[in-house]
Amino acid sequence: MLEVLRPTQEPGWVLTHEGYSVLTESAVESRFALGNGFLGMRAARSTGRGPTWVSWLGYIRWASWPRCYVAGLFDMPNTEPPVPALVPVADWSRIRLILDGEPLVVREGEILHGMRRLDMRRGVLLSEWTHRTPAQVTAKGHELRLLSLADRSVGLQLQQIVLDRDDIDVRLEASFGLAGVGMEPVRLENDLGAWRTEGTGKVVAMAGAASLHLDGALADPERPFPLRWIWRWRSKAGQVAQFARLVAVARAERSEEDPAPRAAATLTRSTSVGWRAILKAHESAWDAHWSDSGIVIDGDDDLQRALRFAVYHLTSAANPSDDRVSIGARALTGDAYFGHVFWDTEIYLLPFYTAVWPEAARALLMYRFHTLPGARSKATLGGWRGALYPWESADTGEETTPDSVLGPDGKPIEILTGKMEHHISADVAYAVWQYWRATGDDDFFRDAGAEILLETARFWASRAVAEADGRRHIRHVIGPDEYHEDVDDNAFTNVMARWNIGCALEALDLLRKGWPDRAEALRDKLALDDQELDDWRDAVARIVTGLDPATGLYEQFAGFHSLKQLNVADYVDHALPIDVVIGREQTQSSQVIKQADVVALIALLPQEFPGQGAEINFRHYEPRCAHGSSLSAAMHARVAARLGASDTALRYMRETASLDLDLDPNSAGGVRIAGLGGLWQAAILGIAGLNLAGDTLELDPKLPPQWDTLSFKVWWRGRSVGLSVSRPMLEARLMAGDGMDVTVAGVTQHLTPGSPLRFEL
Ligand code: IFM
Repeated sequence: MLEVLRPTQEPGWVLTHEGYSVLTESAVESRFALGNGFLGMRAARSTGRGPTWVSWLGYIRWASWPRCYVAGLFDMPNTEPPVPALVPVADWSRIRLILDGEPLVVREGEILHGMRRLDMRRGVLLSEWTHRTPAQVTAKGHELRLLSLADRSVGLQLQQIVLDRDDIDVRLEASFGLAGVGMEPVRLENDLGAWRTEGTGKVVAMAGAASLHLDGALADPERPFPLRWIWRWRSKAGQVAQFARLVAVARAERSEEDPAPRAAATLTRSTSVGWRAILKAHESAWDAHWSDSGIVIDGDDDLQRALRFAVYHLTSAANPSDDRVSIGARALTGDAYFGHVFWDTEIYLLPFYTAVWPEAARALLMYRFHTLPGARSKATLGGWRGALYPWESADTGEETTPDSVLGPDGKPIEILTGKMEHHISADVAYAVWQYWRATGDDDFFRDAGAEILLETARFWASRAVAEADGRRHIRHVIGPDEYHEDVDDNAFTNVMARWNIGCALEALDLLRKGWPDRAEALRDKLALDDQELDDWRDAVARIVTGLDPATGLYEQFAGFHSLKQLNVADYVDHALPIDVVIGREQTQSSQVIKQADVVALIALLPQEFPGQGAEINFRHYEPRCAHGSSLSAAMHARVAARLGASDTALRYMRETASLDLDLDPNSAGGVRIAGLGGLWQAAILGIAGLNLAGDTLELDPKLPPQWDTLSFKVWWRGRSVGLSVSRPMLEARLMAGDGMDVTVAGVTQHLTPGSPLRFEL
């Protein structure tokens, strides 16, 4: 077993954390979390955990937050105000080691060595520890944990334990941590448990098998309770105890369905092939993913590591086989934002999946297709037409943003994003269009994507109201800059809305040409008549954009330019976010921006910034941004990279990388997956200048002088293309599929199998 407990030796693939501190433990658990899009598991220590909470700085704080999640398992817990939240399932990794009657716990005795490693290459969490007990017994452990990428319902834990003494009375208990599971048990058997969420009636079943070998001989466990195994033996110094546990998980959407037989069958299958085969299949699945999504940077080890970390979590977050779930703001790595799905998915994550894992992108977009009814209801409720996607979404597609949160003084603070942050509808449409352009997945476009485009366009046409000035206005919104609430004509929202309507008109034309029957059927289904289409054209022509043609500058929203100027740079060294330092009122009356807003628009719709427009707007808005959201720096990096400002781009990339790699306390609630998706975008859409929505595969690299090469692969309309950017050339190689055109910095050449192309830069 020991050989599989050793990390990948090749440099740059393993993240290491030595020691244990109550201040950073929870952030480490997020950072090293495991996931496969169906299951998630925080990297809490499994053995000798002891109490998981501490009293710290006058508050009761959780030091460790051992949590396992199942995607889509939402319930209505006892929160105020009540909103659906992802509920944790039993932590199946718990081990207790009791030596001569004394449990080994972290706070007693001495930890001589305690290291956790995230082996990103293999997708495994490795731990080693050496603990000297108060009785001077030294125990050494090596552990491996994984959530299989080859079979998403399977988890594996291996642990090897060695003591340095003879004649210790050893008791090893392996159990499923049931405390804190907010579900009612419906079935508890020796190797199987099933629990039902109290409100939504979903059921999750978990089946487990555990074994222990002592010096190679299988030992029999006692089974006093369901899902608990106990072994007792008298130690010999140096004797190797090898523990292995397999778990299989199944979810059912309705309480009438019983997922237990599925979990049990998966477990039987897994135990019959054995843990070595499970591990091998998992490692092969990771190999295949790294082959498609790996990025190699020569000349920047830090960002190389950060991009691997980003790709590791992005790969861990998605499940192409389940199109009823999407990725929450912290993926399956923590509880922050209750597992809710935001625009983060479509704008910050989808480009990665579209370019390197189109099957996952499709499933994520189908989630939005399946939740169209919720989006239609939200639009109707607001008095509009079409589909208004919820700002925060869980499993049903209903709006799940809480109406308020309790402030530090115990008073409720109203949350307006659920009522006003409407740009999400255009963001979903944007991701649909980009996916279809990049993949050529006509089935998706015809059967699902076009309907999303039309329904979101219909929403915007009803939302943009013609006024006495002859223009159409979108009032009472919140743009990406959430510091300013209830604003009129937010440039990001309005220009994206206009784009959305124009795109839907184009989609309908394409549908009529390519699939006239479907076009007719859809028009009938949606009762879309010519008069309404004329209204859409009118909206495209008359929506206010906030662009001053004389200066090329967009006004972020009506009245932004007249707000008080504030030197945001004066606040950068503050430990607290600027809106906390200066207060809500002053924030709202100042030109201080929470996150990329007009800057995000430059990234998404560069064609709306002709001439020097992108530069002018970036230079204007960048100094006004306080980066109060983890989404912000990456978007600035992407835009700076397109502008050729590589120092600025690299600075923002490093800032994004440090969010989860440097154990910022906010990581405790889970990794900031949108920031990680943004980091990938900064490298591939920013520095390499990949355009996913063009007529050909387009690139326009601007390699920073510090980097020697940037190599990666993308999928483009069924072909896999390897790309390597160096100075002064770009090389493109067809890895799979038929010949195709590639355009680099405006020059198009035809790429054929076996004949790489070289473009001078
Ligand atoms: O979607 C974001 C939002 O833009 C800023 N606050 C956090 C949300 C979830 O990541």
